Amino acid sequence: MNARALLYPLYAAQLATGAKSFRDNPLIGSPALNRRGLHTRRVALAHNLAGWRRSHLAHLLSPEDRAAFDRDGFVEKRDFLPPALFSTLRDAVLARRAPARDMVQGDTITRRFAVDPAYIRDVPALRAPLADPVWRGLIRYAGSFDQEPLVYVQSILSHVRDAEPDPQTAFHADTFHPTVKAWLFLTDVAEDEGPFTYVPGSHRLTPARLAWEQAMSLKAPGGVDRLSARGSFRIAESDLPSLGLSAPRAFAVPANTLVVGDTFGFHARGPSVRPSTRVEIWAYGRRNPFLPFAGLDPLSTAGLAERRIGWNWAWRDWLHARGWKGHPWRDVGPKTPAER
Ligand SMILES: O=C(O)CCC(=O)C(=O)O
Ligand SMILES: [Fe+2]
Repeated sequence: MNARALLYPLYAAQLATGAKSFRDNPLIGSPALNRRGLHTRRVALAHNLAGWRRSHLAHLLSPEDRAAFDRDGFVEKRDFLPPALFSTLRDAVLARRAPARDMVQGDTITRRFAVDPAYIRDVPALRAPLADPVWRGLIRYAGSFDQEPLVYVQSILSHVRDAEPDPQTAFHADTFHPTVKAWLFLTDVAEDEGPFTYVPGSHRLTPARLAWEQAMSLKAPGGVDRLSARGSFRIAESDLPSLGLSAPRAFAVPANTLVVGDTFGFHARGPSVRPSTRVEIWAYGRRNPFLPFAGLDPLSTAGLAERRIGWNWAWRDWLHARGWKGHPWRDVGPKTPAER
């Protein structure tokens, strides 16, 4: 018996989780199983359960926001914070030098700072958006869990070096199940400076989308690009109409706009035609997509929730140092969001 055979119980157990890589899990990546509908069944079950959980979270947002989200897969709110509060928040975040993590993809750096107890102590204006019922309700409903998201300050620094383009500029779904990301932009975002871009309505699991998922699952992992093989399926913009989808919407928006989206929907970062810097409060939430209930998350407890990012980075550094599992988030020491 080879070593991989010993791992099969683990691979099988992962089928009941958010595990998504067609390359790293031979069951998820098995053409024989996917011909029998393994991938499409996971997709359909996860979507049904998310719909059920969302029905229990609908009271957290206004009927208008719920209708907009159910139709488009995102909600956009301009002038989200009162102007004076927004300026205070933006100035404090842009000036704060703090421990940063950089990930380089192609010619672009994504930089993250954990919004942890130290960050909130230094930038108390952050308490306002984090406690805002609109922020809280939209993120919970879109993510289909009554859960505190992980919150970061994130900056996108484009054209930092001569390299191939940023891979996030290709349209993709982050994973096979509904999941939430949120952006509160602290800087104005121009149309040609890497705006977040989303295909309206592409969060819905239509028969055409399910057929496309089936076809992709038969090609992966060998017959698709690297990130599709890892479970974030890429799609050419020219293929969107064949799924009944309309033109993408680029969020070229003024600072102080909040966008909350379901990144099962197809999205990308628009290209940047010149070196540009986008800074945002960025939130992300994910749990096991097969849970039949929305609440009961022990890690959402105040006091624990704000510490999860630090723990996660420390754990990944530890694995990386032993050569067990690489991770792309380099500790680059203290930085401000915009410095290159
Ligand atoms: O930052 C963006 O504009 C989108 C990047 C992306 O694909 C993601 O965050 O999942
Ligand atoms: Fe993405």
